[in-house]
Amino acid sequence: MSFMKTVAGLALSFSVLLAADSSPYAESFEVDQVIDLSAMTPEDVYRFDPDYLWIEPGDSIRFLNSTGNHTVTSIEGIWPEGAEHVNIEHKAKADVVFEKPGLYGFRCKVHGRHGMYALVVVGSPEPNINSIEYTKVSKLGRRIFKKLFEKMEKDMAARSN
Ligand SMILES: [Cu+2]
Repeated sequence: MSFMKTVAGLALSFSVLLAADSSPYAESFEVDQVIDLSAMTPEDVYRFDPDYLWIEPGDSIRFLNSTGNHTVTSIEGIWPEGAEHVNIEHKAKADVVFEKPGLYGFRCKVHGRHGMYALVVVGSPEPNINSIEYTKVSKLGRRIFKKLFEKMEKDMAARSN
């Protein structure tokens, strides 16, 4: 009887381990928000650093705010359906875990007009790559996203090899 209990207990803890399967492999990334007056182009003065990342579901990003006052704000038209929106305002440090695959667009509410945008791919761009909308993105923002999507396409090609 007690042996059976032990076996059942082992089986239970094993299944708990399996359920938590993805977390031991989850990675944590860092994106800083900076004002860099030595930047060579105006768009690089106010920026997310890096402004592009490809991560996997379950991974997290620690958003830092090392110089200036910034926000990390999700862009509605570049966001997977059902994924929780992000709105971090003027915080030195904030962690966000990304569970749903897809493309995540970010802007800084303070410096969006200076081109402070970022793109994060979680697992695959597929879920929302065909439903991207730029309704709330400025002309400069669209130009920046064009560059960010080019990085994503290069990454995609590299990953399919
Ligand atoms: Cu900013």
